[in-house]
Amino acid sequence: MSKTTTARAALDVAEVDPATIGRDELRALQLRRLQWTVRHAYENVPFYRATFEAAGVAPDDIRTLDDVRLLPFTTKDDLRSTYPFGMFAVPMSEVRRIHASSGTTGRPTVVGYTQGDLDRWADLVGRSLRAAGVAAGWKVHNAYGYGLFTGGLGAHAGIERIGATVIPMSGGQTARQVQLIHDFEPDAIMCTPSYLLTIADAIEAAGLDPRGTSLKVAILGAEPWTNELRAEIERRLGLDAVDIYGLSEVMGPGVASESVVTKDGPHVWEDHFLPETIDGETGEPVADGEHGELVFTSLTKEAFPVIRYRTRDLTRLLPGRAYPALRRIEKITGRDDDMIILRGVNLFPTQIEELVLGIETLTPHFVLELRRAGRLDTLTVRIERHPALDRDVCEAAAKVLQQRIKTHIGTTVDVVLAEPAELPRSEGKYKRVYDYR
Ligand code: DLL
Repeated sequence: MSKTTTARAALDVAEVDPATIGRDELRALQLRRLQWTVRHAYENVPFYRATFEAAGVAPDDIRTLDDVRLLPFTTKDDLRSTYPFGMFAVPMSEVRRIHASSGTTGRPTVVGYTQGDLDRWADLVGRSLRAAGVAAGWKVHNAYGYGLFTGGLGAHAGIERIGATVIPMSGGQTARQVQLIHDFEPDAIMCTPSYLLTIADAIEAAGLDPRGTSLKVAILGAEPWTNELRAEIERRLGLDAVDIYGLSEVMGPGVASESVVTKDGPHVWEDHFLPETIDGETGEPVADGEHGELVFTSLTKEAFPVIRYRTRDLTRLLPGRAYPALRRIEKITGRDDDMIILRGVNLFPTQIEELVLGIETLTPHFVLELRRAGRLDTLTVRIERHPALDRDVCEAAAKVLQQRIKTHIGTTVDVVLAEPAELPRSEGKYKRVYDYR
């Protein structure tokens, strides 16, 4: 009988306290879990075995955390190429749930969860909710979409896990959302930041005061949003707004989440996900504190381990604060594919959002339209005028915005006023950019 020479450690899933764990203890835990994950992926997913072999790396080569850099990256295209279930690392009989990304073009990416994965996901969303100040006994209105999208069901399980009461409203039916918020008096709401603006408008349209609801905290994510939008949402609704980050390929909501005390960017739940930042062009690692593309390796996932998954999300890693051993990510600037290159100048929709919200006489309702005029690309910011202000005041505000974009971003755009309620309203992830080129 042959014996394996290396001891094969089982997945160690003991819960740790993210607030008190020390950095060394965390790193030791990460290494054990990384070694387990790499072996698990290598032995059970033909795709990973092939890419590891092509890179000349074997599970036994992972001796330190930095050795993660020996492993090849995984991209969304890789996940698509094994559609639908080729990346699953356990037999289908052990898969309790499947989710899929919306996939605006081409095949969706499909992800799977074992019972253990679902348990840990609920724990991590629960942890995220506690970081947001949500407590057992609270009522939480969940307006993330239910279904294949991970937002609704992911948030749902975490709310139940901490002993709070979930109101499983899902997205859309905005008038009904307003009614239930009024009648059920939830303490917290979970939805996209853009959808919360839609809800705030609808509360007002119903003749109610958005600051007068029972809501104390909003846990917002699934799309980029700025600290300026946070301030606007907190002012309009009279609550604390915190950021929750995640992506279906890595788990769903709750990969990283923000503390309501420090509101300084989501802490990565590093005992379950190893973050790196890289230069998106060269693939070389960038130092903590430097801007780059966020990359994740899962540390405890059974059905769908991901190895150095390139998120395309741009941010930087910062030292932990509310959870000192865990690094934070700065609020995401955007995805690299959201970047607009306008006559040689790179810009992100979040940069425009920051400038829009810095002008009180503008509304936060705007879209970006790209066109080609001859050989030149043009960008129009179409923004709803303020319903309560004179047209002259709004025109002047539009001019100020155009000037600030020129000064701060360095490019000339058109700013065109739209009528109140003319632009599409968000019901989930907001489509901000329309490319007519
Ligand atoms: O959006 C998971 C989620 C649901 C996160 C609910 C938070 C709340 P996907 O549909 O796979 O999963 O989209 C993931 O959305 O790569 C980012 O580009 C973006 N994203 C998610 N959260 C944030 C955030 C869910 N807090 C993609 N800030 C990610 C900025 C975010 N962007």
